[in-house]
Amino acid sequence: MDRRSPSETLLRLLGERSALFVLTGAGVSAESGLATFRGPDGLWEGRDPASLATPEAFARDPETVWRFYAWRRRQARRASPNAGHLAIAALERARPQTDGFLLATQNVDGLHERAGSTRMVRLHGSLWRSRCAAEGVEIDDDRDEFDEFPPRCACGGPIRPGVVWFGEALPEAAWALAERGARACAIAIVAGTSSLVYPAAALPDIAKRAGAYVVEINPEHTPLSDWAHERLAGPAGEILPSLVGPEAHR
Ligand code: BV8
Repeated sequence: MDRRSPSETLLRLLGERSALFVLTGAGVSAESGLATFRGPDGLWEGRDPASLATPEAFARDPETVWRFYAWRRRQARRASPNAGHLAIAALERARPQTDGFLLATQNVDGLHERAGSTRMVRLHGSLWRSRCAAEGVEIDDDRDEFDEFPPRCACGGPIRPGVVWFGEALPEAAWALAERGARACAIAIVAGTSSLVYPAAALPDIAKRAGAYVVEINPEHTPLSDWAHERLAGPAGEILPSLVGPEAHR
């Protein structure tokens, strides 16, 4: 049954401040004005982002791929964290105990960090990192203008965006932390994701099998909707603040 406001069960569990695991996707940044991957506004210049987020696309046409990520950097720089991002950071602050909170995000836009989230893992990397494709060395990088495509490392190798593309393995440490957080939590909140991309989409199942109460926050139905314990149908920026108790605002 689709609800708009949290159930008594969920509010009780949240009030107990038991261990909370949060998984987010592009939908959490939608109210900050950033296009989602698969939503109606999800195309970039008529191109399906998923066709650009691959090593093959980068090898074939590094200029187009870099122009796509430069455009995303410009979009993300202009965006601000919304009430959903801020609510997730408040939920973290209300759980100072070790292992009391973990955010695993599929997003690469940096808005969770700008909202104050600290106990988090970036499953798919970051727009604000780049990597030498030859040496693997990662650097902080916020450039959205380039003299050449692809930009070159001092070693001569091509520099690529520091994100995880389709067909690439997730960072081992990030995945291990996320899996541990999903197994250890009492509540798993899954917000703003179509639950289509693996292995991230497996995390709610890992949490549920470990006994967690799974809550989905999404205006649309997803493969998760029918077996989450609770589905809050609406925008994350409106629903997440209703999960933050008075204690978190101290
Ligand atoms: C891997 C980073 C194995 C880049 C992304 C065939 C070949 C190869 C692999 C596969 C294959 N078939 C399947 C796979 C696995 C593949 C996969 O899952 N594919 C899917 C599409 C079937 N996964 C992978 O390739 C992963 N790697 O499997 O490696 C391996 C192992 C060992 C060694 C080598 C290889 C890597 C996946 C990561 C890909 N990178 N992004 C970039 O960002 O540019 S994925 C991309 O999709 C984004 O990260 C995005 O976050 C992610 C998931 O999408 P969502 O976040 O859910 O966004 P979406 O638009 O889909 O949905 C938005 C949702 O928000 C909607 O439901 C909407 O209703 C909702 N919404 C809208 N507004 C709001 C809202 N919700 C709340 N509030 C609102 N206001």
